[in-house]
Amino acid sequence: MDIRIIKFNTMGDKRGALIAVEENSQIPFNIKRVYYIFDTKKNVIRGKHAHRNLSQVLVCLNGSCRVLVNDGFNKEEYLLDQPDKGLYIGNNIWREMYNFTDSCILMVLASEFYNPDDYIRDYEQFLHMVAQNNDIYTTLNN
Ligand code: T46
Repeated sequence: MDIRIIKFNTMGDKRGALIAVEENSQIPFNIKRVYYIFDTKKNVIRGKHAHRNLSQVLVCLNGSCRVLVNDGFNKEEYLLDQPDKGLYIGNNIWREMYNFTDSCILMVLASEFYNPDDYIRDYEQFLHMVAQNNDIYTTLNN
């Protein structure tokens, strides 16, 4: 699965902590967009979609939330609870974010500008697409 945790270097001194991230360095793509999610209500599940052509890094700046990632074959769950922990999610991965604490601020660094057409919001369509991609991959490699 095209998922990994990226640990950022914290530069601290007696005044406190600072983390800096740069595109094509700690973040493995050109950063075209930054957005952040906060004030998410109790028991809400956000996301529930995949992207055709978008990589992102999710960082919980405050509080915590959980992220379920699913490539159509395997599912993994991650807890984001530290500002030095980024979750990289490649394209064609279904994601759901939940268990947001009241104080959660989830920052997302994205490789593309906002494009509603890039979203796959129907789970059955997502499963169909990854199965098709897998068939093409198998054919090309046999
Ligand atoms: C993702 C997860 C982690 C914009 O106008 N511009 C933007 O850049 C974004 C991200 C959203 N919007 C609008 C579209 C909706 O009217 O903001 C509203 C909420 O967006 P959405 O329901 O897609 O939010 P989430 O939290 O379900 O998903 C978001 C991202 O959309 C998505 O790319 O991977 O966070």
